Amino acid sequence: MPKRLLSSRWLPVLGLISLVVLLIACTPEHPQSTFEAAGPVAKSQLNLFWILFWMSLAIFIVVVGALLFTLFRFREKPGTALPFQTHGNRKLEIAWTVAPSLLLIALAVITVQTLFALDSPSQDDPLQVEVIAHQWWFEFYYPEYNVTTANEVNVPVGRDVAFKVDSRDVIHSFWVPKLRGKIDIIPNVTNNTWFSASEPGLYYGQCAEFCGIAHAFMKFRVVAQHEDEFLEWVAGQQAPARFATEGLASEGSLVFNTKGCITCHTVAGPDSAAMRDSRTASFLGGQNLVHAPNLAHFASRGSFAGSMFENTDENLAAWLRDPEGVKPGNRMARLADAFNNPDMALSESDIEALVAYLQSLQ
Ligand code: HEC
Ligand SMILES: [Cu+2]
Repeated sequence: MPKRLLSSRWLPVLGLISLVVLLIACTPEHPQSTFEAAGPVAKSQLNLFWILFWMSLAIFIVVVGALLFTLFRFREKPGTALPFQTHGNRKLEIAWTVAPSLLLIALAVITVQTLFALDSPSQDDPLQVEVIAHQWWFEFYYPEYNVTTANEVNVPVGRDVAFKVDSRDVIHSFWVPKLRGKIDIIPNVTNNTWFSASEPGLYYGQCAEFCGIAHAFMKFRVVAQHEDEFLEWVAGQQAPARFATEGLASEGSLVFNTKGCITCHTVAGPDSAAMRDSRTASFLGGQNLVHAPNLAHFASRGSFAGSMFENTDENLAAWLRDPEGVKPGNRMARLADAFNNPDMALSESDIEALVAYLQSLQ
């Protein structure tokens, strides 16, 4: 007898680990699960997955079943004579060459059909959105409305949204698991993708291509709204930025302008020509190119800094106090250093005023 590989005292431990792994899959919330398809594109991708899965499972059961049956049924028993020796069986061999070929052809047909069906939007007049990926946050531009925003992309329910994706630095990937599979975002290459959301709600997206130190914190959200709410949102984004004229918010506005925030961020409006984002960006010391989120309507967004934080006063204060501490590696922290401006240091009262100001930018 060979020595047993697994001594029995490890079995309970293994069992326990498997149980824990299994139970983790049972959390009630699955914000990024491809198994909860929330739109037609994701549904047809999920459908394809299930066809592949069940077919593969059926083949697995038949093949492994036949193998196990043969192993047990024809195993050596004491006293049995050498069985009849045979070589080859033409009919069987033809059968197990032809059957898998047919299966593979069937799978190829369904796959290619799905690929073509999902290649371009099904509606004639999709909403156009340009996705501009930055280390480590997403920017969204609506050419139809001349609106630039960050971290959250608002879309109307039931309407196809055509995304043109591009990067300002390295390779990223655009992925909203409940709405569609990934598309790579490659600098100087324009890729296209599209999806639509069937129900209003928040859908969580993620950069899915390692893109540097804060990659894990490069998230975004799709905010699917009914048409009228969406148009209301558009009107809000198109409105000129509010300028605080009194109270703490107006003190904050002063801090914003004197502490260098304005070097990287615009608060000037939906897509002011001067700061046609971040897509023109500001130069620091002639070498560091900084892309920063448009803050003109910052308070209308539910999250910030790559959708890492909910947009609350406490989180915002923590961000301004120590950007590097809360989102390690981010470019606001690092380039603020490069900016080499000792006056950037914010006092607690500066922070309080900035929070009031930023939260007034509806
Ligand atoms: C060196 C350029 C730079 C300077 C100066 C700068 N920021 Fe930023 N800021 C950034 C970048 C880049 C991000 C995106 C960081 C990320 O999410 O990784 C950012 C993100 C933010 C955000 C979150 C925006 C969002 O929607 O995600 C706020 C709020 C913000 N900055 C406020 C400020 C304030 C207030 C100041 C001045 C005290 C300031 N910034 C100075 C570059 C800068
Ligand atoms: Cu990434």
